[in-house]
Amino acid sequence: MTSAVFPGSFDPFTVGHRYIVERAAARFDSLVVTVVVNPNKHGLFAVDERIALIREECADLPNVRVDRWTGLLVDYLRNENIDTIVKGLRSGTDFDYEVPMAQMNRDLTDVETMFLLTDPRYAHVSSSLVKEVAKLGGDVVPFLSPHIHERLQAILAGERQ
Ligand code: COD
Repeated sequence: MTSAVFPGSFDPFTVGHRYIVERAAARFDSLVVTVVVNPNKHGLFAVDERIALIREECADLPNVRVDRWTGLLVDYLRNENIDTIVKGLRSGTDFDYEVPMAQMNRDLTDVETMFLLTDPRYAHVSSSLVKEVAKLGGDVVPFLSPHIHERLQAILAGERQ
């Protein structure tokens, strides 16, 4: 059985993330979308909510599950007995950021990283840009599912009060 982990912050999960999940889920028997928690970084969405939203977004993909992890990613893969990480690539900037991590992860535990190219429609979509545009009142409907968009607007409205 082939398995892979798609790790990220997913703060929030975007249409670009969903595209990579679909592509990876079609190629592995089992895919774990793992929300990696950085204890030094406070996200906009609480980690529990990110997990609940991703579960909802991926409910139609029976071989996808959602999990969380704090710490070294390769330790998570070792615990789960999985040897492949999936990452999405939008541009050369992503590539330059990801290559040292992939090499380090392979040195640490012989884990392989598989890069999947995003669709050009999503090449400019990132969680951080979506949050910035939304905070400034721009329309981010195309980049999020309707429910995540609704939650984003509610969180931002709460912050403004
Ligand atoms: N299209 C396609 N792919 C996309 C898109 C898009 N529009 N947007 C994002 N992605 C991809 C990213 O390239 C990435 O592969 C993934 O989706 C997740 O993206 P983010 O932004 O939600 O998450 P990141 O990039 O902040 O996550 C970084 C990790 C948490 C995975 C990384 O820091 C990590 O592995 N941390 C664990 C600690 C560790 O082991 N550190 C040592 C590493 S060597």
